[in-house]
Parts: sequence; structure tokens; C-alpha cells
Amino acid sequence: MIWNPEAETMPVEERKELQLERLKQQVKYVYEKQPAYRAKMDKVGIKPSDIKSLDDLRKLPFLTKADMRDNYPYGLFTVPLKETVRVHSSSGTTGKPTAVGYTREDIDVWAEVMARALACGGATPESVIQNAYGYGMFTGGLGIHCGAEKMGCTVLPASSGQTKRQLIYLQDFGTTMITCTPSYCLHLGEAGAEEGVDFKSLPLKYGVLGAEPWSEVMREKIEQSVNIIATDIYGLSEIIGPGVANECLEQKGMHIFDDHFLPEVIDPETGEPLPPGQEGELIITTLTKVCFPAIRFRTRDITSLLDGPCPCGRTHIRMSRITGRTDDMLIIRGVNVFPSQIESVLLEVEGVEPHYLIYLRREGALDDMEIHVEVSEKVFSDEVRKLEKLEKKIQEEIQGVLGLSARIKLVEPRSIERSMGKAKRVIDERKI
Ligand code: DLL
Repeated sequence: MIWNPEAETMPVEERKELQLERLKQQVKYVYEKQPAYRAKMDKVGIKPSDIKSLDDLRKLPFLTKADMRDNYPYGLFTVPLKETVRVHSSSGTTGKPTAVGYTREDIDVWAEVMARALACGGATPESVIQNAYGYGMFTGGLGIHCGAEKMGCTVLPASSGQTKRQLIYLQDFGTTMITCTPSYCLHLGEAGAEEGVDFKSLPLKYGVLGAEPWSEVMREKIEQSVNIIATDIYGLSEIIGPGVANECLEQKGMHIFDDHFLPEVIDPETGEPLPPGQEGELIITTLTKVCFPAIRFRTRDITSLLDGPCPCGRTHIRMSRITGRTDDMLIIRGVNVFPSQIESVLLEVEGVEPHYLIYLRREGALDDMEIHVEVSEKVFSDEVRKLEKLEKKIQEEIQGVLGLSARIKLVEPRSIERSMGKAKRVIDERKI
């Protein structure tokens, strides 16, 4: 089913006209209401009236995570909090998160694009959707939720974790679609098999999976293990949350809802636009956002644009799987983590040296994080009980800041190899 055939199957040329009209409006709006971005435009001497064609987009400066940090928390909001009905947050590059805001109109657009995304992945108003993305400041839970309700599906707001309970809901509540991260879906399959759940006998048919990188090999494993058709969903808080793009059941790239989000792929080094088919960094410009509009946001995600018609009939431009990032952000159990966040926690702890190594592994389907932390000579000679106490303290601090558990191993002074150049902080042994 196509949720909004008029918008989604619109002839490409007609959509381009709509994009240009919306782009002009959005740039003018941002210039008037977002002083930080206006300053960037003034600096390069560009005015909203200079945007006359879609190609003029490339004249506009980029918006970055650093701009968000500099304007933390509400400096990029274009309306007062009185008109802001929701705030979500994402990981910042330091100890502080970033904040994004929504007006009522923004939430309506979010529900619209999410309804389109779920329909791409196989949902209809009859679907029973078990939503196992985390509810809270993370955009996954509530984002999927509002789209599913808009479509008129039955939503089970299961949230993340509690695997045994998830398996009970799957068996008892007639779930037809599961929404969660791909690694968690695989974990559900493995845990279900251990509990003797027969996925083939369940009404479960579809999975809309994303928020972290995955691969075709993983898709095959998931589809077999829980007996579903799995589609890839992409999104990010800075743009809206989940629902920027979703694969249809053809599984040939994700349709970007480009009447709301205008994509470009650029060479991350030179900033030059790249043609469809060539891999580079994805840049997104929002076309209809009110509270937190973003002009040329540098997502840091690596992908390529795919043009040409899709057999499903949707005419949106598509994007390929995300294959990596141009920065050091990690996604661990669906949570975005910058090594610098871990570093700022460690540096607050007395006796801890600024030398550490983060090991990432897949234990079954789930991510496991172990952090080796160097301690001072004095601390290392302490009795075991004291060392254990320190490990526990670091673990709690990390849990507090990232919301993720990590095993901490204190290691001898000078035992972590020093680097001549850029320090290697992460050893990622996950095979996805
Ligand atoms: O992860 C939004 C989301 C929720 C998307 C639920 C899909 C499903 P953030 O927490 O802001 O938002 O993280 C955004 O996650 O820049 C990518 O690096 C990564 N990411 C999101 N979807 C995918 C995907 C949500 N399908 C960051 N494949 C993005 C690979 C993804 N990476």
C-alpha cells in the first residue's frame, strides 16, 4: 500500500517545482528566524533571494553538529518554547547531548512521513505493530508510534528491552509487524528459538528495522530467523527522527521523502556534489520544518543516491544502505556514542589516566562494550577491593551519561600502546 499516492507517485518534474518553492520559503524563513544560520549566510554573502533554482542550494553554507553544540540547547529553535510541543535529544560530541524541537505542525509532518515509511515496509491500517524502539528522548519510539497511529494501525508501545516479554507479546497479541533495530530483531530470533517459539506459526510478517548500520547478510539471517520481510528505515533526530527514508518491499534502496527532505551527496573532503550512484556524505535540507529547520545538515553518513523508477510506483529519489560515517561516531545497541563522550567521563574520575581503549564485539546478536582504562601507579597498587570499587564507579558514570552498560577493566600504567599520530581508541570487532 502507498500511504499518500498523490505525493509519493508525483511526476519527478512536478516534485522538483514543489521542492524549489518549498526551498525558497524554508531558506527565507531560516534567514529571518535563525540568527546563527543567518550569520553563516551573511558571511558568504548569500541572501534568500539568491535561491532561484534547486542547483543554487549548493551556494548555501552547511549546518553541522558543531553549530548545534555552539547553540545548545535551544539556540537554533525558530519559535519560542510556548509554540514548541516536544523536545527530543541525540548524542553530542562531548558530554552534553543535543536538543531538537517540534511544533504541532512538525509532529504532523513526522506522523505523515512515518506513515509513508511503515506503508513502504508492509503496514496497512489492519497491522498490529509491536514497536520495540526505545521510548524517551530517543526519536525511535515516539516517531514510529505517531506514524502507526496516524495510519490507524494497532500499536503496542513495547519499547526496547525485556526480551521475554517481547516474545510473549509477539505470540499473544497478534503482532504482524515488528519495529526495532536489526541487531535486536536478530536477538529476538535467537532468544525465541531458545524458548521454543515457532515464528512460522505466528502472524508476524514484516520488520521495519534501522537506527544502526546493517548488511544484506544480516537481512537474510533476520528474515530467516524471525520469518519476516525486513526493510531498512533511515532517519536522524536533527532532521526529524525515523521516517526520512524507507525501503519498499522491492528492497532496492530507501525512498527518501524528498518533498519534505531534500538530499544531496557530496565529496566530504571538497564539499562538491556527487552524481547519483557515487558514494559520499549525505546532506539533508528540511523543506517544511518549523521549530528546527536545517539547511544543508551534514549527516556524516556515507551513502549514494539512486535515481530511476522503482517498480513500486513511488517516484522519490532513493538512497543505498549507509555504509559508514565520516566521523568517529559509533552506534552501540542503537545508541549513538562518540568516543569523546567516554573520554570526558573518564577524565572526571580521579586516579584515571587519559589512556583508554574501547573494544566492541557482538555477543550473539547484541553489541558488547568493554573499556580498558589505564590508572595511575598509586591506584594500581591499591587492594583489589578498591580497584573493583573504582571499576564500578566508572561503569555507573558511563551508564549515567550514555545510558549503556560497559564492562570496565582497569589496566596497568603505560600498558595501552601510545600512538605516534591520531590515537586509536576503538577496536571494533563486530561483523555486521
Ligand atoms: O536513530 C532515528 C531512527 C530511529 C532511525 C529508528 C531509524 C529507526 P539518531 O539517534 O539521531 O536517530 O541517530 C541518527 O543513526 O545519522 C545514522 O548514523 C544512524 N542510522 C539511522 N538509521 C540508520 C540505518 C535515529 N537505517 C544516526 N542504517 C544516523 C544505518 C542508521 N545507520
